[in-house]
Amino acid sequence: MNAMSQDTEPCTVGLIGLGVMGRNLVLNIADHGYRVAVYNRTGSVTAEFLSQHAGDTFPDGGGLRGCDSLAQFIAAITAPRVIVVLVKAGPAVDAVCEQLISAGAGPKDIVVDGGNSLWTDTIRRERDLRGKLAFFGSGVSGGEVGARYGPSLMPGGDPAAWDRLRPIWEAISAKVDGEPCTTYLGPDGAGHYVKMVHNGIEYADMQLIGEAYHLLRSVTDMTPGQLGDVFAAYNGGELESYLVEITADILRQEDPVTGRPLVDVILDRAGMKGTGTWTAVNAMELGVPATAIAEAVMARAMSADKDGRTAAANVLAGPRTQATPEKDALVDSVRDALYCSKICAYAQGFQLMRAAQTEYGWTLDFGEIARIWRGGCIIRAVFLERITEAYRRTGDLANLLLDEYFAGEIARRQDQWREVVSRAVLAGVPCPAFASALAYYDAYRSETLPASLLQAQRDYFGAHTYERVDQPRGRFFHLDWTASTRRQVEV
Ligand code: 2AM
Repeated sequence: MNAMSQDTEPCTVGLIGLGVMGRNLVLNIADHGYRVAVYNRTGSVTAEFLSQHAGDTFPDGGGLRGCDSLAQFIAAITAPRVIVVLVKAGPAVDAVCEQLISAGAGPKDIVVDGGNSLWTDTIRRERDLRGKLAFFGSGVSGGEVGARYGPSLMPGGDPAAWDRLRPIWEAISAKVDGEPCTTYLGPDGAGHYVKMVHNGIEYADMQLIGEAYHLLRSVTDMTPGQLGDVFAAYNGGELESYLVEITADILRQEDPVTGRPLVDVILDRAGMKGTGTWTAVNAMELGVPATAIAEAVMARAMSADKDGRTAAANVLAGPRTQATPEKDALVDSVRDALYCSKICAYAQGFQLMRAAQTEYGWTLDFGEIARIWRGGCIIRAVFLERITEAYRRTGDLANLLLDEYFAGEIARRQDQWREVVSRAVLAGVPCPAFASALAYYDAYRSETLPASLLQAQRDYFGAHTYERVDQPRGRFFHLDWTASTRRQVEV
């Protein structure tokens, strides 16, 4: 018997990669009556994990079996196998797939990549591994607690593979109103794509909350603890969400070392792992104005230049001090601005997925996507129910902003939103995501934009041509700007 094994009974599932997410997902799977074979590149991690859980009991015959080689791992799982891989996104996924093939995994074995892989890598892997492994991609969201007790799972790939994965994924996912927070999203990279957009929206959500905090902190005398109470109150209304809830908790937290508010001792340099950037880059590639998401990525980049900002703070002038606003009214207005901006950020994320399904040949169900984000994941919120309802009302909704509920919510709150953005601008407090969301809203509701002037400029210096408002689309004209008599020609 293998020194690592708890026992040698055959397993129904295998999992590779015992990082934080992997360890928690294994326990979650075992909790649902599955015997899980586990393997980690560094064997000591597997041994430590098994010793930590040696005394655990799992219901319905669930259990763990440690393996110290991939050959042993393959032998431990009943074929056709379901193998979940949770290793670092990138080349590690390719390496593990090749090693699995060498160790005896076959074309009927489903290999589920649960990492934050770039969806184009998932498309490539599924194509290149066909006939060798049934490669399948699934987004997993929810952090370590989600992975342990119920994540939101975003699967995409071969429908036949999904049929076999489905009972496991439905069992271990979060449940909202008894419904599992997972649904088949589409072929090849659709699952990882939707997970990427989820993360892009998460970036925007977090940035918007940060801006709300920053403005209130900057123009009122409220302490972080008092602002924690403000966010707790926000969480009692339409903003109710995991991120607002943890914000309230964070703002009330003291630093155990100094006793100061923890938020004041944490260095204001944001980290990122790439999914927000991928979302913004993809939005640019597809020509979708996902401005709040892009601003959130840029804001993290700006924050990272702490030294540059510290130097500039002594050089660059800001506005003269503004009068302190009426606190309670501002707290209410910021809530409204946050809600309106959030609606725009989500509208942008869904617009992006709408463009992506055309570009990549998927059929995404946006109501279902909002539904599976209601539980388990980081952006979980009551608000997502409104999105599901909007898409159930109008399946081919062109933009969430056009839904009657969202249009009405913004109409009711827009004066406060504008006031908040104005106040931030006047006070010199940066609010890039609030402001860009508002600009998005104003641009989207503008029948006329200055792109007519821009097209004229392009035609002027580069003969790039223009269409005319009085001619059918698709007819292009050029004005001979250099001629003494400027004439228009159709090209
Ligand atoms: P490790 O413990 O051997 O480093 C998260 O980093 C998980 O991904 C860890 O379980 C880590 O294994 C695993 N991982 C990272 N790179 C890997 C690779 N090239 N092959 C296998 N596992 C890898």
